[in-house]
Amino acid sequence: MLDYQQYVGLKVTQARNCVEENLELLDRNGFFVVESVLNEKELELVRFKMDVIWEKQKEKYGTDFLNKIGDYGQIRAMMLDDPFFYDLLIHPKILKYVALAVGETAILHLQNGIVLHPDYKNNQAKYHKDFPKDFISSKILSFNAFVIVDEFNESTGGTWVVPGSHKFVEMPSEKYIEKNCIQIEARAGSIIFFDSMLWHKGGDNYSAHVRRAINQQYTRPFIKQQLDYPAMLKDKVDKESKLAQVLGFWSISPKSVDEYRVNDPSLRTYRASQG
Ligand SMILES: O=C(O)CCC(=O)C(=O)O
Repeated sequence: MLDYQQYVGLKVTQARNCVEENLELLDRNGFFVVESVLNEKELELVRFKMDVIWEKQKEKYGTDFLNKIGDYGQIRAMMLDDPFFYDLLIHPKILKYVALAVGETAILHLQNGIVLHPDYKNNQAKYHKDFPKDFISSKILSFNAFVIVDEFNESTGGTWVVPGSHKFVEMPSEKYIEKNCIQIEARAGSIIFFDSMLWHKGGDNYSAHVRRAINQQYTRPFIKQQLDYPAMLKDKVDKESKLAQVLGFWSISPKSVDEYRVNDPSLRTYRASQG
């Protein structure tokens, strides 16, 4: 038992189980890691499928063009090519934390496969926030589940984070970042969950192999998605499913006054109680 002085009116954070411990880490540091979410068999399949889609996207858009627009190594909207990636969007261990951090009505902002090539610097190798706003919200608006597909270590280029930096509007000083940043090392199959306001960057891959990961970002439903999934996936998803809600099918602005003035508000395209 920890010994500490108690003060009238001063509350102590409760962390009675590992979920509450993780939520405390999220609040104080801006991130936490959950290990062994995907097993080796699942990871083999994920690697294979990511490689297939990446080759397809590279073929379609061309290496030079992808380099020019800073999108080389980013596999966009993998679920369009392979419905397998739907399952990862609604993986129960991911959705559990999404619901706790952002709310039950959170929607997908993006699902990007990341292929970090040896000795290659992509756009994410610079410090950035995934939800770069000039304010700090009292509640989490955007949250990432970053799936580690190949081991993260010093040599493969694990993600760097600046703990606690999600709490401040200003970017920390360069000196502060240099002295306080940490590189996340974790086994394949782990997930880094983080507040999208956290300053972070990809590492440098000094190994001989690509380092794959999948970034899934979830927001409150009133925030625009990176891609218009309801339009892209129309007719491909059961509109009444949890998947549809996560893809944003339940939070579409009515396209006309007629669509707004429906007989029953529950029939609106932006459904009641989505928030
Ligand atoms: O690849 C990484 O380690 C970081 C990627 C990243 O920062 C991002 O996708 O926002």
